[in-house]
Amino acid sequence: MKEEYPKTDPLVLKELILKKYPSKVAKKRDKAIVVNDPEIPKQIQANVRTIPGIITQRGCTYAGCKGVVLGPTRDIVNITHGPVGCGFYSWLTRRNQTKPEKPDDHNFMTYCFTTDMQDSDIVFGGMDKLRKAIREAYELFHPISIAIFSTCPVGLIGDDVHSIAREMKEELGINVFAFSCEGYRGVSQSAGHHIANNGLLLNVIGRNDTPPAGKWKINLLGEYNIGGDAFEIERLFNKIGITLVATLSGNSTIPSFEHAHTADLNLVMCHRSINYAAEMMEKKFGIPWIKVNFIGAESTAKSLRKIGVYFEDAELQKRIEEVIAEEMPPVKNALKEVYPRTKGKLAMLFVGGSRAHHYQELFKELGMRTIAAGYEFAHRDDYEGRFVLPTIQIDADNRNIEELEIEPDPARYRKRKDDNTLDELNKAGYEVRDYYGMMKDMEKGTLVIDDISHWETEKLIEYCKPDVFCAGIKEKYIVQKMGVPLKQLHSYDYGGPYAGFKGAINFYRDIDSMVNATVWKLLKAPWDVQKVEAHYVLEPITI
Ligand code: CFM
Repeated sequence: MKEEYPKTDPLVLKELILKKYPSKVAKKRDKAIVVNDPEIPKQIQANVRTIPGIITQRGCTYAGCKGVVLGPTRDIVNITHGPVGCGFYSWLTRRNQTKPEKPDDHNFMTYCFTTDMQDSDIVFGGMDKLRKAIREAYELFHPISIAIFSTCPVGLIGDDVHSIAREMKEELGINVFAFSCEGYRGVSQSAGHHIANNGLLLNVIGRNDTPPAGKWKINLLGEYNIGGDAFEIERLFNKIGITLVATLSGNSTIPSFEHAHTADLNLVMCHRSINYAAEMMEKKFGIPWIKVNFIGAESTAKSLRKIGVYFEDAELQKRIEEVIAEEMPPVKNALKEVYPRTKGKLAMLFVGGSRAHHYQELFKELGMRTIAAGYEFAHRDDYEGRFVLPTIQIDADNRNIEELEIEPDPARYRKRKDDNTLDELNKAGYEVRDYYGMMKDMEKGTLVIDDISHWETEKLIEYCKPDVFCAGIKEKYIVQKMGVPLKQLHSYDYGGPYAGFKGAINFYRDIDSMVNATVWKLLKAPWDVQKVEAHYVLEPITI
């Protein structure tokens, strides 16, 4: 069936955005705003410093390390060495969920641990305060592990967090390790992911060689249990009979990381935040990785099938098909109900480093079109595909982040599958050790924007009037004041889970109610009088 949709002129819009900037800024932003062509993804500028003065969506390196990667692990005490604000604003509260197995199991995720550095600590050094904080945390909670996270002043004054970690490890007899993840260390939270991945490989993964029972053993990398997503994915694995050795790091524990190297396959969900661990685990232990996406019912089914093919096991494949056949009918029913109301609506997604891509699948299922999307801090490979990796230029900011030299671990390395089989699977579209990126999945003529600024966001909305805009809490109220509902995709507002089959149903319903609520059109912000009318000037396209 051919349907016609309105379409903006992306080039006119781009010009409109750039002409407001001083010429130097316009030149730089020009490279980060690309009109998409899925056949030949164009080069996009990514993972470079935000221009000072521009209002960015980005967070800091500390946030990527402490908040994102290590934060969702419930039985580790994560201490923020720094001013209290850094700890307070990275307090996870309700965003990441976790489920201790027994009522008295450790769960420190609801706590916020910080050294609360004061002026005198900045002047005289904060190492003694850090030592005391670690001892105090140990006495109060007796955790099996403590991690220290450096904030900006720690790097500026030179507190040696790693020596303190070694000293405390010795003194307390538990695993204590530290991260040099000062906020300024990279251009965004992306640097913090890399630092966290390195730390996990060096200090945690591989410490326990006892494998869990099970025939098909996997790790799920890059799933952080936002709004309970991991629970839905775990439900599916359990139902099929797949053993989840460890998740990095949604609903996780330190002991699960310690034997993660006993799994036979790594599934990579968020490529941006965890590809380093996937690659290092393959080099060190011989575990290959494949890209998956459990956002969207169709992509969930596809990802499960990828696991079945990888294990080359008819019993597993049969089980996967049975589960898909059981799970799909309620999804289709829910979709049938909302589709007539969501079909043809327009979405924009500007989120993090993988969700702006993953969630397009759910919108596709709803018959909605993504007319503009971008990441806050992803790299070119997340946009254009990993084949561009050899051409990415290393700059001073990248060089600042340690690249670990990984060798096969002589006692633990076991090659799970030969390279030919893996190459064949990759060629057949299984994304083995590969990620094709977001641009290939987006329509021709859509806009792809890296590290979108506040100004650019406003222009996009004025010009295209999307039916829903997906971003985070910082953008939410500004967008809504412009009369467009904003769906948070970092925390899901009060909704979710959105992963897997049940999650898809939740998403369909939430989006249906958002894009069809008339209340947004009644909003009149003070600046509304000066508003440019939305106009669709390009040829309608047929799909
Ligand atoms: Fe990966 Fe994430 Fe994301 Fe991310 Fe994030 Fe996040 Fe995100 Mo917020 S690891 S890149 S650094 S999927 S915290 S759980 S939602 S920006 S798109």
